[in-house]
Amino acid sequence: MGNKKDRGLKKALITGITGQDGSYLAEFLLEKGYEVHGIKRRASLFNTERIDHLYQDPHEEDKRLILHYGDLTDASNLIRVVQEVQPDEIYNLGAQSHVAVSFESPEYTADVDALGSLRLLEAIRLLGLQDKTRFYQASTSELYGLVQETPQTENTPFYPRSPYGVAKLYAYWITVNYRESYGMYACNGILFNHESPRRGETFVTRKITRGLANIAQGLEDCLYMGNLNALRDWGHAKDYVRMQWLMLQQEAAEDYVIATGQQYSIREFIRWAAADLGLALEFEGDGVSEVARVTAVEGEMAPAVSVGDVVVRVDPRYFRPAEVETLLGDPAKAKTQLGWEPEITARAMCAEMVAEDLKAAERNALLRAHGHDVAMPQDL
Ligand code: NDP
Ligand code: GDR
Repeated sequence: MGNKKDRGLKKALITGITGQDGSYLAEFLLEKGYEVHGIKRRASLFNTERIDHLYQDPHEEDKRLILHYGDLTDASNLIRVVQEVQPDEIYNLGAQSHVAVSFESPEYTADVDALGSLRLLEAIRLLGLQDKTRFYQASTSELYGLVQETPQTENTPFYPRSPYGVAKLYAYWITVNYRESYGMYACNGILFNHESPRRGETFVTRKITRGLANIAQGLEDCLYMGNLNALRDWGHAKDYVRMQWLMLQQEAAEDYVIATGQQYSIREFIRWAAADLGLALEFEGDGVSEVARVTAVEGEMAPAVSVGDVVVRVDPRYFRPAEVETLLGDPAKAKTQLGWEPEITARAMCAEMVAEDLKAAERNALLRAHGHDVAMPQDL
C-alpha cells in the first residue's frame, strides 16, 4: 500500500487515522494540500468507516491519502513505515484511549500509549530524521487526574488516576525528553475532552446521544450510566485538530493546553440531549441509585416515549476504580500565542450529535418495522 513517488508535497503520517481525531485531521490536512499517510491496524472487519469518505482508489496515480498496515506495539513496522514515508510531520494519535478499559487492560494500554510513543520517537532518531520530522503527541487532561489546581494550565502538576493516565504521563515526558535531549521538534497537546458525531460509542457523550435517540425511537428502553456528577470541559474535535496542526507550525516546539474554559456535569449533558429530542427530565435519587424520569414530551422526535417513563438509571458497574471528578482547562496560552479560539460550543455540539444519532435511530426503527433484524449493542 506504499507510495514510492515523491511529489514535493508536505507529508504527514498519522497514527490512529481510523479514530475520531485521525479522521478529522486527515480531512484537514488533505484540504491543506498535504500527502497524508495513515497507520491502520489489521482487523477482521473493515475499520475505516470514519475515513471511507476520503478513500481514494489505491490504483490512482495522484492519490494523496495512503494507508499502511501497522501497530504501535510493533517497532520494526513503525521504523519501516517512517523510513518509507519520510514524513515532515508525525501526529501520534493512536492509543487505547478508553479510561475505563485501561483498568481492564493496563499492560496493553502501557504498551500502546506509553511505549508506542517512545517507539515512534526512536524511529525518528534511528533514521536520522530528527531535523526534518516534527512530532505531535496526543497528551490529555487525564494527566491532571486528581486536580491540584483549577483551572488547569501548562504548569499545573500532574496526578493521573488510571492506567491510561499513567501511560500518557510517560508519553508526555518522553516527548519533552526527546525535545530536550536531541533538539527534536516534539510537542504535547494537552487536550481536554473533545467530541463529535464521530466519537466512539462507548465514551459518555456519544453513549448518551445514541442511547437517548434509540430510546426515542423505541429501539432501547433505558440508558444505564455511571457517575453523573463528573464535570468535564468538552470541545468539538474539529476545533481541536486545527490546533494540533498549528502546534507543529511554530518556530519552536512547546506544549499547549487545549480546552474551552467551561465545564458541565454528565447530568447536564443528559438534560441537553433529552431536550434536543423534545424530552424534559427530572432526576430522582442520590447518584448511586439515581434515575431520570420524563416529565414532558414535545414534538414528534420521541414517538416511543411517554411522560413518567424512566429513561436513565445509574448502574454502579460503570463506576471506575478511581475517578477523575472534575476537569477545567485554561487555554490562555493557545489563545495568545497561536490565536486559537474554539468555534463550536459544547451545547451546539450536543445538538449536532443528537441530530446525527436520531437519523441513524430513525433508519433502524424503519428497518425493524419492516421485519429486519436490527441488533443494538448495549454493553457499552
Ligand atoms: P479513538 O479511540 O477514536 O481513536 C484511537 C485510534 O488509535 C484508532 O484509530 C485506533 O485504531 C488506534 N489504535 C488503537 N490501538 C492501536 C495500536 N495498538 N496501534 C495503532 N493504532 C492503534 O481516539 P480519539 O480520536 O478520540 O483520540 C485520539 C488521541 O487523542 C488518542 O491518543 C487519545 O488518547 C487522545 N486524546 C483524546 C481526547 C478526546 O477527548 N478525544 C482528549 C485527549 C487526548 P482502531 O480504529 O483500529 O481501533
Ligand atoms: P474520559 O471520557 O474518561 O474523560 O476520557 P469518558 O467520556 O469515557 O468519561 C467522561 C466522564 O463520564 C463519566 N461517566 C461515564 N463514562 C462512560 N464512558 N460511560 C458511562 O456510562 C459513564 N457514566 C458516567 C466517567 O466516569 C467520566 O468521569 C476521554 C477519552 O477520550 C480519553 O482518551 C481522553 O484522554 C480524555 O477524555 C480527555
